[in-house]
Amino acid sequence: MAVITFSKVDAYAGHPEKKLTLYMLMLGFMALMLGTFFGPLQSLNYGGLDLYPYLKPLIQSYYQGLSLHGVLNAIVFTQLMAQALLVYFPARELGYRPNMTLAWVSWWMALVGLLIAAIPLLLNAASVLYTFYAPLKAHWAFYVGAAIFVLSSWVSAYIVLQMWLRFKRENPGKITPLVTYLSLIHWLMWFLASLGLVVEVAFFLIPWSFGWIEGVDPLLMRTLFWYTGHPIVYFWLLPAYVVAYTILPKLAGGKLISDPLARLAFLLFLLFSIPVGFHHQFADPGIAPGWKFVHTVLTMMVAVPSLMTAFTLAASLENAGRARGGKGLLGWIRALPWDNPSVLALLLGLLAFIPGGAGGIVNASFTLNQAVHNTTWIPGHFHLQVATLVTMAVMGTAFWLIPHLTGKPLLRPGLAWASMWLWFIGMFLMTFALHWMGFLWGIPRRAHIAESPAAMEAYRESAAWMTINIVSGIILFVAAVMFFYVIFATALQARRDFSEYQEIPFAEVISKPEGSSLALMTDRVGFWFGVAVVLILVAYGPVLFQMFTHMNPVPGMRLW
Ligand code: HEM
Ligand SMILES: [Cu+2]
Repeated sequence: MAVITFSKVDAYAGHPEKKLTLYMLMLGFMALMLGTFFGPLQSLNYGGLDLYPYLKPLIQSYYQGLSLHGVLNAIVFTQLMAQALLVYFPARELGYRPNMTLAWVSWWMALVGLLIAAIPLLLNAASVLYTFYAPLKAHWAFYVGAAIFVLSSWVSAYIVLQMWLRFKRENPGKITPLVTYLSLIHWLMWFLASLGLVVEVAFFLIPWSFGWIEGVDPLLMRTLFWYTGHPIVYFWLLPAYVVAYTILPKLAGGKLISDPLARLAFLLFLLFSIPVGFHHQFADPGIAPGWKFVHTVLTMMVAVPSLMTAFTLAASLENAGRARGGKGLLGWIRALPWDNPSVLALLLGLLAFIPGGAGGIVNASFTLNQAVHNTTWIPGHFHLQVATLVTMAVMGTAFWLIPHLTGKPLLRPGLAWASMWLWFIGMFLMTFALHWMGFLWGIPRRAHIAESPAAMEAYRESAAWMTINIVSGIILFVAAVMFFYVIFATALQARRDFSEYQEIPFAEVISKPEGSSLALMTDRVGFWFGVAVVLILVAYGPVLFQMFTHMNPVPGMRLW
């Protein structure tokens, strides 16, 4: 018979890595859906509206919900996205099949780790927030599950390293292709960065939660945590940057302006994203101000690659806008394909990154941090970064990637488009209110204020901002429902049509790497990895040595 039908088997024939990518992506979106469910409730809380009594007995407290929100969104969703995108893209760029045995190992580790950690979270036995600072003590299954989940990312890192080494072996003297280079740097950075968390969990929190050791030292735990805790945000951000550098220019109708500059930006992230964690510990005792100052300066260094990115991307987008006929100083902006939901998501996300970055520089400015530390300013800041740019970049990518992986066309593109506008508007309003509530009234983050009449009385003057929180919570709820409807309806439909969606829309570049001494220099990956290690040893070595040799373990407590 001459009828062409595509069965599930055909869909992945020749590309088993497509299936793996789809699994990672969809598991990530499921985590995001459950985690995001609590977001609007938290916004209502910061507007004085308390809906938590209605969640009982399923959810016991605001803090249980907040733990789920932070862990599922900021740890689970983000890592699965990196594992989906930054293994698949380099594989397709190189035309290699990733080591599928290891790829499935990474999937099962992620799934099993997630399920193990989910049980205590859902049973209110790990309501310690996603930072799990000691001496707050969670159920052992939370730490064990989290460890298995995070170690799954090492397997992904190794798969990409393997593909890169194969490329180098088969192409001596050739420069690493761009997407592969950016992905490799991302994974190498993450491997170095995750060591703090791995040491904290494997050598302290797990033995402690099993009762093999009596106590742990809170300062050392926080220091190890933030050794990973800062670069983890670059672990979230770089997949979005890979999409913005290597795919967005094409979707927008233009080319990437400079390949070597993209490489340089990523190299700077490898060097400077780790030795900066004390900017999360400006308010901690037991760390000398001199060291805090060193980390302040290094933190300013890590802003440089994002500023570079702003210029390279803006120039690439201008190139696209002019190619599409945009004239004059700003006409190129109007000429961009704003009607394409994938492009829209990234453009809006990048726009939010401007105030987001500015706030970050405030946070990092040592003494200025005192004005905003542990207030709602901080969630205001990072929702612009991770909940707007990073999340929207992945959402926008999913609009073409799910069709590409499955052959199932995007359902309701209009709804997808509208959901991105609403998500952006909601986040913009919410972060605006949270910034000012924190800065002007010192309203604390991580607080169930709606439940406390005393708090509501104390913060009465911020009523206008609180109203904005309520409005933003409702808008974001609607945006989330629309978005998840589009994603799951697209993935679950029976229709397949492979006539489109064959290629990944990798952008062409104007300034190429061949013949660029900058690109050649950045390609000495082993050398730069060594430099990154040295910088870490200098910035962390003496302080960690002191802390390890003067530990003050304290017993754990469960206050919920
Ligand atoms: C509908 C969308 C969302 C809304 C309305 C929302 C709202 C909020 C609010 C109001 C807070 C502060 C809670 C507090 O300090 O007590 C918060 C915290 C947080 N949110 Fe979201 N959020 C949303 C989506 C996201 C996404 C997509 C991510 C990450 C990918 C994210 C990551 C976080 C993290 C890491 C925290 C900090 C948790 C903690 O302090 O332990 N949120 N969110
Ligand atoms: Cu940081």
